[in-house]
Amino acid sequence: MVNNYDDNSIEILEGLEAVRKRPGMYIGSVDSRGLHHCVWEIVDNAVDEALNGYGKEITIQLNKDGSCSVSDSGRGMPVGKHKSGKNTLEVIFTVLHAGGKFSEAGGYKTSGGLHGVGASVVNALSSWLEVEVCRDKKRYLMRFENGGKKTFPLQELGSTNRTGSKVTFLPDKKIFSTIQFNYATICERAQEQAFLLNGVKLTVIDEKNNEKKEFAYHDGLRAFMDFIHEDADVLHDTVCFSGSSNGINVDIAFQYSDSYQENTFSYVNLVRTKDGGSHEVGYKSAFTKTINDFARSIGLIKDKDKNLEGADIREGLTSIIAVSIPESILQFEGQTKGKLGTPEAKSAVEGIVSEKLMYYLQENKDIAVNLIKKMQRAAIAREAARKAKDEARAGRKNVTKSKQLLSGKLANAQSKDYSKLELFLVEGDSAGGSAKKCRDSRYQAILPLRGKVLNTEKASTIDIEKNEELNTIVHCLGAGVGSHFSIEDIHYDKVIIMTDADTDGAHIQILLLTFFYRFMRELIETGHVYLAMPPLYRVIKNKEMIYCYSDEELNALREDGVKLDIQRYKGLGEMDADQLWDTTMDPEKRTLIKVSIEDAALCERRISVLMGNKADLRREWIEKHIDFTLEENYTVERNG
Ligand code: TTJ
Repeated sequence: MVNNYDDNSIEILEGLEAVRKRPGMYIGSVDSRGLHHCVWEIVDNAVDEALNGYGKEITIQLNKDGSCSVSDSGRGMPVGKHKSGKNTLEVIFTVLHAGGKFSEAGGYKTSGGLHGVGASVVNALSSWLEVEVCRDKKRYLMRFENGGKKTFPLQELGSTNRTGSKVTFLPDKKIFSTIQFNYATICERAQEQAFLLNGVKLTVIDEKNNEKKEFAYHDGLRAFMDFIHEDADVLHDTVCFSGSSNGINVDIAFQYSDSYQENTFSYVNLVRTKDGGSHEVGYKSAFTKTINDFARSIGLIKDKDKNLEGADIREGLTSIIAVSIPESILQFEGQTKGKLGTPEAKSAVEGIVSEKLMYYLQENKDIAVNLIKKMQRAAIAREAARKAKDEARAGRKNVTKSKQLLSGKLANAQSKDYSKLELFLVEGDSAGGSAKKCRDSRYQAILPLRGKVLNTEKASTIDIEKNEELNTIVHCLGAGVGSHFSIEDIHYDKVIIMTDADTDGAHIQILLLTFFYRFMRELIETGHVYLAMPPLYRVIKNKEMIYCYSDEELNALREDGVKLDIQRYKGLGEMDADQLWDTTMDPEKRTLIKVSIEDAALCERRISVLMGNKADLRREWIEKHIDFTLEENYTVERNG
């Protein structure tokens, strides 16, 4: 503890205490996500220094004692006296929002959204934090404990020839629900940053497991595109261009694949803008106009013909748009601040894309002609789909037929209170039958699925729209699909995918998640999608029946050497209705895995790897599926 607080330090501690009282206000949440926010918060500072041109190496290290260190090779944070009379380092780590005050004039901060809350927030939420600075041939150290209380004045530790800053912190387990850093999560994010930071090397080290990964790129957006399209069948080499206008730097990469999806990843000052904004608007409008202008100039669109529409032009297109914008004109919009407002970004991107895309098309005429013909096919297919839909709507008969099909399969719940309802999507009619028998029919609805679900990653829009299984799901959920999806209309609070605990079951999960991801992303984003977790084993030990949901649980039972009678469940069908209820469906006892989307780029690639053509990659993934999902992409909700 520090003795003799002066007025100033009382104010500071009150500030940091406010962070500890309501950590969610500063880092979003106190779960694994919030924990990792703290890492990015510190890393952002190191990245700023590299962006300003000082130091090209950043290291994130997970230490054996559970703490995390972030170091850079920049100039070293200032250690002199601040105008308040305190040491500047102390100010940076104890005064809320001090971050902006030491960023460079004319530079831009990487922060957006929840980032940029400052190193003091991380300090407030740590059981201890140490800062080491090397500059002016000296090494300096400062240490805080117990939520940001300084333990001793700045110390000089001797001499050095290097320069740089290093922050090590141990998150406070009184604040966070977990203080376990995830190496894979940190690697993924470090790699994404490295793609956007040409020439800066990010190293991630896991001291506990002796692992290390380095990420450094010189043509980052191209490498990023290769990563996203690792398993896609692409139609041409990635096209990259850059430019700058009115102080806004723009970097673009795009590539078409044989998929029917359109994917845009946009970033502003290294932060992903998941809801797009002015830069994306500028990109899309310039892309559409340039393609139409070019197609007309070479006679692929005749004078009297209509222009191609944006959606048809972008079918199968993946784009990465990275802009950097001076802080003075930076504006974010929307609830989660995921949307760029800055109007200047639209014209900057528009100008650069119009000019450079036209050059590319003129210089690569063969590719351009192929792509435009593909866009024209997309336009024809969409027009045909629209006609078919209109006809179906006009002929009432079809509608009744689909309603009949639906009512035969779905066992609906009785309650009309949507906030309590659950829809189980069940693999196979036999498990579906058991589920119908044992369910709590007030709140649980059962929809059995027959056979494989359509792979929406590889199917055309028309085939997807015709697919009976998917139509039934859309109909049951009642909230529309694609651009017409509206989460407010959803008929169930939880959509629970219940499949066998085997490879086929995992595959069905992925096919359904792919469909939801592409056509009802909000359903996942708002946390409505779950995976049921049926047991893998039924064990009888000392005449007591125990269900095991993982091999670890089974091994734990084996530890005391008592003889076990083990039955391996190969599928849901091997359980009778009562067992299915007890183990998998009873809200009081079951375990559900909540599906969340942490990182769209990664999700994107996982889906294209999984749903793409290469069966071996898919098999490999599915075999690792359970571990993988629990660790990286899903959080577990365990009841009972
Ligand atoms: C500010 O202007 C004078 C020279 O140093 C500039 C600066 O603050 N540089 C800086 C900060 N480099 N690295 C940091 C930094 C690194 C980590 C890992 C964590 C934090 C909070 C800051």
